Amino acid sequence: MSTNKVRSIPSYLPVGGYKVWNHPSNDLIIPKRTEIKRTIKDEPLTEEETSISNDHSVNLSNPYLRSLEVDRLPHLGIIKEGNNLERKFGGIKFVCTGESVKRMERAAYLMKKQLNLDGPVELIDSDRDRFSIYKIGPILCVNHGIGVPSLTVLLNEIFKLLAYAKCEDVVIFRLGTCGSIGKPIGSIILTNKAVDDRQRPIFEQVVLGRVVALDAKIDHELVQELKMIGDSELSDYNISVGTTMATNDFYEGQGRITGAFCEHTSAERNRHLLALKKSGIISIEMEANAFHALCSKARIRAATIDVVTSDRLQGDMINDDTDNKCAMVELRPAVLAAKYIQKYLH
Ligand code: R2B
Ligand code: URA
Repeated sequence: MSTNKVRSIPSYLPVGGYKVWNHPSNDLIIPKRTEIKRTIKDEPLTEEETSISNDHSVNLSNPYLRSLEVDRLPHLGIIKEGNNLERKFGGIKFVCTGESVKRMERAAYLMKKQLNLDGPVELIDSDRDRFSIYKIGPILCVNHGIGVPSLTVLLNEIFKLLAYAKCEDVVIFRLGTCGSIGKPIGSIILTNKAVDDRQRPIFEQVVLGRVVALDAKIDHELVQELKMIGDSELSDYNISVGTTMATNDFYEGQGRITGAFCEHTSAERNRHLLALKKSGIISIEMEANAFHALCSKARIRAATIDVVTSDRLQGDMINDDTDNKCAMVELRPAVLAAKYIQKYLH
């Protein structure tokens, strides 16, 4: 395959709706422009190609899906055949996601109680045990596991599910946990800027050997609305709005000195955390940048609502409190999301 020489052009090149990182080593792997065209569309998709979405629905920008009569969502253990998903999931308006199955199950029961919803919490029957979906009224609660790779697999399949079910005006919440820089355990963090571990407000991934970047766009209106609801109805939750940093690791990647490996000193850890604080970061977790980048690409309103399970200025552990404070506050993000949902349920 012949290659382009691309050294003189800027670092990020716009290609097919993405920005592509023009790393010198990409000289070896970036195919010629005509060849790129055959795999990634340079032009916005035509109306016909995007007929699966409108202004209110999920934006699936993949023309190859249009012709599929049967599609498998393998990690959800769900198959789309004809309009079966529309019948089952057509009324879904809210998706709540968070790391663990148990917390998402508890969130579903909390929604049922707090919103007075009829019918049982339904565990969507699946032969897979990757992700567990609980359905209650117009709400899905589903775990996303730990970290960006697990989250992006889940989001791809949830977006397809919502699109196939013709759901409109869906709002998705990450009801997560995080470490804070100076906020006590139990505080709520609403993300108004999501950065990666190099403090860039983007989500990068490698596609066809190229590094591509998506902006981690935030829905500021949604953040403000959640903050107002929280401050007026949950004043003991100590809600802060600020920058969340997502890392690719919980231990060394977040500067901990408690992992199996540690190549830095405790003093370096402390200096690093204070430097992060100085640049405006108030929380550290493992998904925010990808969550906001992919949800905005799918044109779904999204908010990160995290509860603090460790204040990193106090230590590295998350379960070292004697009165099990973390377990008691873990559902706070779900309580706040339910207050928001309440406003929009008819
Ligand atoms: C918060 O907690 C998890 C790590 O324990 C990770 O998924 C995150 O973002
Ligand atoms: N989740 C993280 O990723 N880090 C923390 O410190 C706590 C929860």
